[in-house]
Amino acid sequence: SRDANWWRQAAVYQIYPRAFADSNGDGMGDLPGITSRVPYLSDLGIDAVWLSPFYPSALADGGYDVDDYRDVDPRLGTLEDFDALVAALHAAGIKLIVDLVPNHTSDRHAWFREALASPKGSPARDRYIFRDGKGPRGSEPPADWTSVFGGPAWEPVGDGQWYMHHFAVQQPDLNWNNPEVRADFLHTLRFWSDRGVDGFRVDVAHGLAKNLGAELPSQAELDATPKDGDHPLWDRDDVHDIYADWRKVFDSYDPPRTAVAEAWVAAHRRARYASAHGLGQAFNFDLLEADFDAEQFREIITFNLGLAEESGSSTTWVFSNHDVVRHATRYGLPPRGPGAGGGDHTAEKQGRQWLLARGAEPVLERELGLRRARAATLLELALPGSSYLYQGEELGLHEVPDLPDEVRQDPTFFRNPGVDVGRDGCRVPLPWTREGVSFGFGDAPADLPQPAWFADHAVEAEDGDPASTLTLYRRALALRHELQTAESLTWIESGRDDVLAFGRPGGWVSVTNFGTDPVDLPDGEVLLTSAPLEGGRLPGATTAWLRA
Ligand code: TEU
Repeated sequence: SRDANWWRQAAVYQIYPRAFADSNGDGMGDLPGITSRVPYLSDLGIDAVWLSPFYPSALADGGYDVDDYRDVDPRLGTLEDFDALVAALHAAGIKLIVDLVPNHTSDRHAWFREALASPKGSPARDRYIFRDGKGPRGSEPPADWTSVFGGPAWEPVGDGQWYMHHFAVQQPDLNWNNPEVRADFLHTLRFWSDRGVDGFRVDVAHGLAKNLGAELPSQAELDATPKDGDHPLWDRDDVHDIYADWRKVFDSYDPPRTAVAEAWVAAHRRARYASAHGLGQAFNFDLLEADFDAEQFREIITFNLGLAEESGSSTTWVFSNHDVVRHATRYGLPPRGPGAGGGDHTAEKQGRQWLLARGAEPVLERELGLRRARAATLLELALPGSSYLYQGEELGLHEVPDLPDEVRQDPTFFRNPGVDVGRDGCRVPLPWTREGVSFGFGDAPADLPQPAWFADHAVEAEDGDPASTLTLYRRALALRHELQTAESLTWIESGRDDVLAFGRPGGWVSVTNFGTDPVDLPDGEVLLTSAPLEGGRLPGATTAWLRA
């Protein structure tokens, strides 16, 4: 079949549609806005776009609360606008991956409205997870579970019954033991595949399957249950039966539709999500949780290339997305000190702590952070596997830490007052021009206000500047197309703990200096560097590509 392996080493660019480009001046990005920027995407040199949810939604969770899986939010356009976007991307040789949210619907979905209007025990309620409350007239929750976003995971509906939600109150979890739920998602997969979509990003892929008897466990019992495939709520082995059914749909198209799992599971549980009998690829968030540190990078790269081999898939690399503090910012924070390395003490969590202080403490080393981010990206783009890039990182954007509370939208802020300021700081609309009411995003102010410093990062400001981050991304992506061959990597002994060097088949070499002192480069023609060389030597926080 045609081009069936396009995804294995693709550079995929994530678009958060409401924050990309606003074509009709309502302050919200939309599909025609994206279509108008296809030339930009084409110049950037990406292989595919991953489009975050654009479906009808009350935006209780940035669109991850879906009212209707087979339509477009009227504020973002129409199905015709969607078809026009697909056509424009395909004409430019760019694939399109859409976001699928199967763990939960929104509370405005027709199914949930029907469930609320139907009695206890009805087929409509069986599409979700309803239980009787405890205590007199069911006034107490059926269990003491907490949701991922904070606060209780059970919500009463007024007749003694409660429904379960892992995320926001407006996101009731679906019952995946219900055959109608299963059939409807197969319908949705075909609906978008028939419209020319090339693949799917599967939200919370380790959710969906649940095993809940009449007696619900307590939160303490849940916490004590190992996540080894038989946990009642997360990463159950039987979730892969669902994906085996989806695979049949994917493989009925030519080329087969692809999927990438968003599954926040332990590394050793990841390979099954990447199985060719299931979704086929899975996000690896290890670099996103690591420091700018040679030893951590080397371990993570070696481990994940091994996992990829085990699953027969290719691995994925991610530094930033719409859920996390941008990596230029993470790398500008001071070293984490003792306890660093994982669990609840990841670099990403440190970034969230910094956000809580509204970016006041500790003082962000902006330039160092960006310099390291550029070095990390150049390293990333030389690795075998797919790279998932988040809109704005190609402009060297930092997180926006100081949004006023009144404009914040993310439910994790509202559910966790004083504990989390949410994820809005990486969702501020992109700057396209140096001036204008929203820096060229549209003709109206953006709904999340852009800071003055966005002017220096506008596409217009960076376009044509040989030193800009945009130029670096464009050159790197173009070279990657020329150089990318087999999915293998050979470490090159650098003689230093703070320098990582590796070669790819065909003589492509990448060297990163994670330290501070300049180091000698191996022999070869220098193709690209993330910062200027100093007297022919590679300075600290810099990556160079060479042809050996
Ligand atoms: O995220 C899943 C998830 O569990 C986390 O990334 C979560 O958003 C984060 O820990 C909260 O601080 C996916 C989407 O990427 C996210 O945007 C949605 O909010 C979430 O699912 C629910 O659909």
